Amino acid sequence: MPRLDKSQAVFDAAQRLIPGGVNSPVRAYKTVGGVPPHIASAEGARVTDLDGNEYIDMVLAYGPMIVGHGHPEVRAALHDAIDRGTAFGAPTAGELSLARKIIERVPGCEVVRLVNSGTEATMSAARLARAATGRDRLLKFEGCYHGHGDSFLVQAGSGALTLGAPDSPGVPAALAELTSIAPFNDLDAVRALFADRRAEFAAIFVEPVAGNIGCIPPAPGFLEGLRELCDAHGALLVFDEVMTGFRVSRGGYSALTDVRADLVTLGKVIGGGLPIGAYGGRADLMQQISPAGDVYQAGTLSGNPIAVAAGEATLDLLDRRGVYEGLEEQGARLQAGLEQAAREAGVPAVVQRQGSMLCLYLREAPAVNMTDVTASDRERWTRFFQGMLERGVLLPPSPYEAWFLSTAHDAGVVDEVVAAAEGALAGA
Ligand code: KE4
Repeated sequence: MPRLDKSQAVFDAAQRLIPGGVNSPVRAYKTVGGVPPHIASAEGARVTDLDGNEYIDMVLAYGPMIVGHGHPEVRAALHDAIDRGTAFGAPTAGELSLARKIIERVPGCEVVRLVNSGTEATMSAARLARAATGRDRLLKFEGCYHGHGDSFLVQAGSGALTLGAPDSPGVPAALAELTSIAPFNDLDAVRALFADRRAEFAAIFVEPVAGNIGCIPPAPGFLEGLRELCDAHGALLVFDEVMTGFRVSRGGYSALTDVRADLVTLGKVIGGGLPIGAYGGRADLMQQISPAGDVYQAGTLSGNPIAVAAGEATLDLLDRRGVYEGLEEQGARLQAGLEQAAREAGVPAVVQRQGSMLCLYLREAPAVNMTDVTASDRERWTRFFQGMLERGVLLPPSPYEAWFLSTAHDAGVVDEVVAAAEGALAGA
């Protein structure tokens, strides 16, 4: 295992000053054990920790770093913006420019509001859906994660699931009761919930690709069925594309399906590594948001010019010819390599992928919902994780998190990841 003395020292000291020594739970390595490498610097597809260990980074800040760490054009945009000031509490031209770029790319997004995180985006979209419909009930799917807003910490995925708290203490029972749950990809379960409470639902929130229980694409007809149910019963359909937005295609999953959501939430990539979120959709809905309408939502640093500069530079880079084709090519290369490595190691594994986000499940059959994912062999997965770490590949420290590729993950980098997996799977 890499020497982590300096990471250990900082982690130990941080325990007393920061809950669990981290500012987001999944980073604490609680379920995989050991000391989380504390990152000192990053470049392209690689990060370096405080002790000088270098890793190929498959976390990419859980999605934002799609053009790799420290891209020169993102850096230049940041330096230019910083030299002109960092926050004004006043509107800027850059916010209009980024809004235009988002609206131009995401089908069905006519108006958009920038916020500071994906959590703020989904919280605001929920408030808007409740206001617009006059209803209180939300429907989400087991294992989908929509940030840590109270209404969404019910059977949540990502870190909440990883740490065994999919239903967090502190969420008022009366509020949690207003969130109905169904298994992902289970239209019958959704129909049954609507049959019982048809007039109560304000919205269905869905990750079009469930990226917080690994990487589970929608079953054929699933999203179409949700659209039909929402239309039949007066509920709104919200695509949570915080992770898939601008990741799985230039227009997110919304551009890969004919299903149009009423609202879409975004984040990660549009900030290029800086804090950001956004929600948008039908103009008749979004124009109900203050000050155009009465639904209040605000933020001191919303539309921050530094985050906007990094986001615009990132979206511009993603517009270069062949970028998404390259991400798809390397994603397919990695998937094929991992599947071959598992076969050669005699380890039951299935790799599920959507573009440049993917997940390796240590199970025989494809995973279609959270039950499938939580049935996987977690101890074996932990040994695999540690094996990859030893071989210089940094995976997300949870079997429920998606892996990500960037434009800096070329064929040589992908082949290094596959070579590491050959050894890590054999030893898992
Ligand atoms: P943030 O508040 O973390 O910016 O976004 C919340 C969120 C909303 N919707 C989806 C689909 C998301 O994936 C997320 C956040 N993703 C996790 C990773 N699975 C963030 C990582 C973390 O919690 O540290």
